[in-house]
Amino acid sequence: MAAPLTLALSKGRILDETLPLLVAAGIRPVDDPASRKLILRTERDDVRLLVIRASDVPTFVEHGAADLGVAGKDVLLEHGGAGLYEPLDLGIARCRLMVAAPVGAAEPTGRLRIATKYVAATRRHYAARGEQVEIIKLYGSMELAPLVGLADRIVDLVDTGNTLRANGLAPIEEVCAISSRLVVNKAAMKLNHDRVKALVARLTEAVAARDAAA
Ligand code: PRT
Ligand code: MG
Repeated sequence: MAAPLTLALSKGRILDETLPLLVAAGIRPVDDPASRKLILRTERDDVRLLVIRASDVPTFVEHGAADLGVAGKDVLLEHGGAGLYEPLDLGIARCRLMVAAPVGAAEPTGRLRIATKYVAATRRHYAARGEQVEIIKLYGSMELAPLVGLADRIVDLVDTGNTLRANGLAPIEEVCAISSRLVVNKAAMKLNHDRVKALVARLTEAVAARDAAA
């Protein structure tokens, strides 16, 4: 038998929200998705799932360690998308990438300092407006940066806004809307054309059926 088609996704909201679409597309895990297993077999011998860190999904797919993957647009923007097709917006794990600042803060003078994990998206956002900013790369807890004088503003994902509010911050503007996308390794699209195309088609139908029922 040919090597199984491998789809990479991350634990948490992406796995939770992708599973119903996979099941609708005829791909049901036989291994418990809540287990610590990193490779989940499915009811189809020819399809398996990898459960990895969200930010590692584009890397696995780019290098062909997975044929397909599910990743947030935020992660794809930072990765750059080399070697990947992005054939389908799954419309899951939605949120917004936003600029936020301390409530009631005075307008900063001089060059804005922005703390973020999303360096590429932030650079593009300000470059598009011709604004020179200093970007300070952080790996988490961005909300802290303006509170301790590390930065004037942050760029982070916002869903309910509770995290910002809890830290005395408020959104100022949207950088972009975020949802998770199906990505496909470019070589796999050529080599496994029929199997990959069939899977993309079934997932596209599952998304359309879900949206029609909403
Ligand atoms: O945690 P890990 O390092 O493994 O990776 P990850 O944080 O990228 O994974 P995960 O599972 O937390 O997020 C996966 C994807 O979900 C992200 O890449 C986004 O595309 C998407 N997503 C949707 C979100 C959110 N909503 C979200 N609210 N990712 C993160 N958040 C965080 C946000 O960073 C902030 O800390 O939730 C907080 C804000 O939420 P509210 O509701 O308080 O506004
Ligand atoms: Mg997380």
